[in-house]
Amino acid sequence: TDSEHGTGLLKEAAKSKLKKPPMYKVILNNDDYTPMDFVVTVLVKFFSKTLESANHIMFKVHKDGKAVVGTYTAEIAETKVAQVNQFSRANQHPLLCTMEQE
Ligand code: TYC
Repeated sequence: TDSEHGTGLLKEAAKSKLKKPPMYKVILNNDDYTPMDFVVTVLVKFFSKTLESANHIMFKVHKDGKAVVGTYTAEIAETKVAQVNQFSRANQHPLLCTMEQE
């Protein structure tokens, strides 16, 4: 609350515990080669999307060039990015997953 940490009544160490962690957007990038059904599979498998939501997001990436597929703390975002890129390469697709701080 403002009385606790907004106006400097607590030490910095106490404030840091209450502060929200930095959040990261995980982004799927378009390319000309990855099959649409593979992208949908990635969204279901790694981001817990429904088939309908996954299709919607896939088409948004296809049209706009990229889309945010989820927002996570650093460690979770890094893990998602690594898992998706590893899975894509293992299946010989160029699909690229990236992250950026909000
Ligand atoms: N553009 C791809 C195609 O036409 C489909 C695609 C969608 C690829 C989203 C990547 O992140 C992506 N087959």
